Amino acid sequence: MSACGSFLVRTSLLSPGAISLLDIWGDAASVFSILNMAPVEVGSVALRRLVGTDTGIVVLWNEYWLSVMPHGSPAIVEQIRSALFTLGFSEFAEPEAARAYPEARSSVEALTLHALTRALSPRALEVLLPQHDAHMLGKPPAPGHVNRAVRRLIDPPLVVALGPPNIGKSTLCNALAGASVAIVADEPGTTRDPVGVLINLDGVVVRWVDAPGICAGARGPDLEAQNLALALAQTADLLIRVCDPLQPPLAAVPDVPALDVCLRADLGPERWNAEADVSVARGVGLSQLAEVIRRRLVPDGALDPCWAVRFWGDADLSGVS
Ligand SMILES: Nc1nc2c(ncn2[C@@H]2O[C@H](COP(=O)(O)OP(=O)(O)OP(=O)(O)O)[C@@H](O)[C@H]2O)c(=O)[nH]1
Ligand SMILES: [Mg+2]
Repeated sequence: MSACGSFLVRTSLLSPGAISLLDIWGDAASVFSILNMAPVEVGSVALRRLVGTDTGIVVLWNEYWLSVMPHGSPAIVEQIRSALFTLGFSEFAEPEAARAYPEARSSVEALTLHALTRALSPRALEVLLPQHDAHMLGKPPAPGHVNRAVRRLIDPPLVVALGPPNIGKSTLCNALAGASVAIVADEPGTTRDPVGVLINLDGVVVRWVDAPGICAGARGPDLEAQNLALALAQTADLLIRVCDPLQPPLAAVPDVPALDVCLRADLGPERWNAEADVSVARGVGLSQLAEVIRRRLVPDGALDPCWAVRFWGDADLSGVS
């Protein structure tokens, strides 16, 4: 890793869309200063000018890791990439990584060690550690969906909870995080700006975004915050489309994989065909929801050690042995 930090372009892992995604690692205060960008608080989502190239969404997940989301143009990503190089950042590039671990018995083991330097999910260990043997013993190559799921153990997937105002979205976020990260109140519009937090769901760490309630008639900063949330939702690996017994889920949501969840299930029987019910007030359904989300992102089959998984990036790795 270079003195100021490193970065990874994750866009190729996402379906083509309006927004690209780059992750940057390094001491956050220094990174903001080097990028000449107004700092963002941990857990905040903000719009920032990106190295003089574009304006995009910035999320600071913790003191050393931020995601930046410029518009989804390869040309813009390339400009940001070269600006980061000029500023002294190094790229997390798997082929080079394979040479950076001379103690590894194979390129696959080197890539495993490299992946483990940034994998936060506890379940990454159970899948990645056996990979040297899996490749050496000639286990069957994992199908594409398994490779993609295992990569989510290394680079946490983005989960956005979207729904009408005042139905318990922030309460759910706090309950899953096990900490008070989002403000809760019994009035619509409590969450003004999206809040980003890393949450461990059944052993898989996700980037959870608690969005403001989406409603017609919003204006000014409320409308801006809702548009920001919708833009983030377009890039989500999983959209949590929430309702409660009194309010149906949003009819129009970005076209990404979605899970329908009924919150405040203690308020009545109506569940609008939700796939999971939760009442944080009664402490019901939380661990089941965590498991359902984990299974949608990383199915049980992807955790099975029977596969030789291609968990590294798309770059051509000729000579992997
Ligand atoms: N009965 C019941 N009330 C709940 C439950 N979860 C949250 N609430 C209450 O619902 C109200 C709204 O909760 P929030 O979590 O702020 O809702 P929100 O969807 O984030 O609201 P906005 O940010 O304004 O869109 C608060 O009074 C909570 O205490 C639940 O499981 N059951
Ligand atoms: Mg809220």
